[in-house]
Amino acid sequence: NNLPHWWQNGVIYQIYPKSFQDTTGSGTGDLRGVTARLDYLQTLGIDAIWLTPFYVSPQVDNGYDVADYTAIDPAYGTLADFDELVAQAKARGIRIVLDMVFNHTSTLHPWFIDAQRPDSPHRAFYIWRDDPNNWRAKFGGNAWQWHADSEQHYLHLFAPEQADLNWENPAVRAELKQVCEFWADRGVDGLRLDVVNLISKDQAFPFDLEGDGRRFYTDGPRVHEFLQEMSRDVFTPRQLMTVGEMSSTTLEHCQQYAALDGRELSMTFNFHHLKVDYPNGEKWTRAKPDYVALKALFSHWQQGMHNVAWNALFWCNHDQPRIVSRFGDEGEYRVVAAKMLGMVLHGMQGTPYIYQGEELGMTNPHFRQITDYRDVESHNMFAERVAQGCDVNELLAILASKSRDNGRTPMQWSDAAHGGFTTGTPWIALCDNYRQINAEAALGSPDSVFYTYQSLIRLRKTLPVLTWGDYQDLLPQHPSLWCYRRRWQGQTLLVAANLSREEQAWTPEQADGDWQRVISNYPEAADKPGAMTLRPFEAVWWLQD
Ligand code: TEU
Repeated sequence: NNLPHWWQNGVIYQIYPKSFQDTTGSGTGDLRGVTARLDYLQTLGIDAIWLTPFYVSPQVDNGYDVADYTAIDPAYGTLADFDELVAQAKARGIRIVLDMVFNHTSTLHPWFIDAQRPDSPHRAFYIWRDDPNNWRAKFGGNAWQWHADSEQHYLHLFAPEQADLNWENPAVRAELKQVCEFWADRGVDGLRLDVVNLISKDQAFPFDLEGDGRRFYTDGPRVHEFLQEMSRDVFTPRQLMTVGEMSSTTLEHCQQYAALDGRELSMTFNFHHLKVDYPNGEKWTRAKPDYVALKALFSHWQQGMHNVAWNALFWCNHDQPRIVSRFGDEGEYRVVAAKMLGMVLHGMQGTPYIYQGEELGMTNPHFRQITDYRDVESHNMFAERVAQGCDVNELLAILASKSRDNGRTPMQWSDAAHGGFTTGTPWIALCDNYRQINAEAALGSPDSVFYTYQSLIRLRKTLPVLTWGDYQDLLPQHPSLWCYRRRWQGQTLLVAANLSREEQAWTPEQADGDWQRVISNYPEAADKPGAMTLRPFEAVWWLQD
């Protein structure tokens, strides 16, 4: 068998710098804060960090509105700080992955400022139309913004301050390749490509009689061609690991995007498993997750990508509520539930991503007022629905479970003021459980969620079945037990997990032979997978060689 690429048996840690560690008292995290916490990350054992955008930005969408791709926003530090972070990370064997927001720029990007003149060479960097269609923007409203001075509309699939780039224009692609070169020259090892399956729009820009327009730009007509060009010209020659963030994609497209031959990207994030609590596709509701659907989705993606392409595995990121609040328990079972969720995900094939604080079992903050929120998406949804007459308390309850800000509260380092995140006023409030749930407490407790994640990261390097094995769900119809088997060259891994707070009985078939227990989330657990009763949120891994 070929040696794995570093990312095939590695684990990547996502850092949202704004909420990670402030070193200046500004209330906003910064790059020096990341450097200051590298020892912690080395103890956890991760292979790389993915930093979400820290480039010059008006921060309408927390940096996903980039005004300069190759300069650091002064709020986060300087290029010298970045170089120091890279050097310090490398010294600890940690690689750096940067976030490239190439579907759109800020409307304060010099390209867009210049593009406002109809005869500017940058006009064709963006998408202008005399007559808008009915496509909807993801953050609410129509996706076309009227520009009075030049008397045309420009396309923005996200906020009006995020203008979509025109990938049909080769000059745009040439510029974006140079951005990748710039960061590769500074020692970057990989790129996370924001909503990269939205870059190619149907050039007829049809009116959508059935929907919001997404079918005319999601996995669009030239997307594979564009990614192959990027791969050929920069990702492959610069040996950059690439992970595409795919907004409502399909298995068939991801089999191409993330094909093992590396013709396009190294791997893809998809979000289907994080929509099992969106009844009829509607995010802004309060609903219990459907675990049968969840498991079916993982079977579909695990089996469909096996030996064909490569998955990214994740529960959390800066756009998602905290997983322990969502699929686990915030009360007496918080620690076991957080470990169980980690064990279920890290038992699968793909590259696991850990989002800052997940390794502590951090929870949603339960904000009560609209003024607690910072996210443009949350504010737009709230204003739109209040105007429609929706009940304010119900909207606040929905935000408390679904807002992206649930994942954006500051990292809880200690029980000091503001969790040790800042000495100033944090840009967004911390979750007030930081006095109990924090990194210092976790490091001091051998039974903490942190050490389970540490073990899971280590196991990925020692058990080839994790990297290469197939995947079979053993109980697809069970509403709360998740039991699956991985197999590779005579090695078998059995993962059993209880997603409920009730005991659940299970008798595995074909459990004969010599098994060893690899990891569990209760202090005592069965040595072998015989007839068993799984306790609330219990999870166990057994291995047979
Ligand atoms: O997110 C893209 C995306 O589709 C989401 O997960 C988005 O947050 C969701 O549709 C809202 O309900 C990426 C970034 O991760 C996100 O932070 C940015 O806001 C977005 O792209 C635009 O750049």
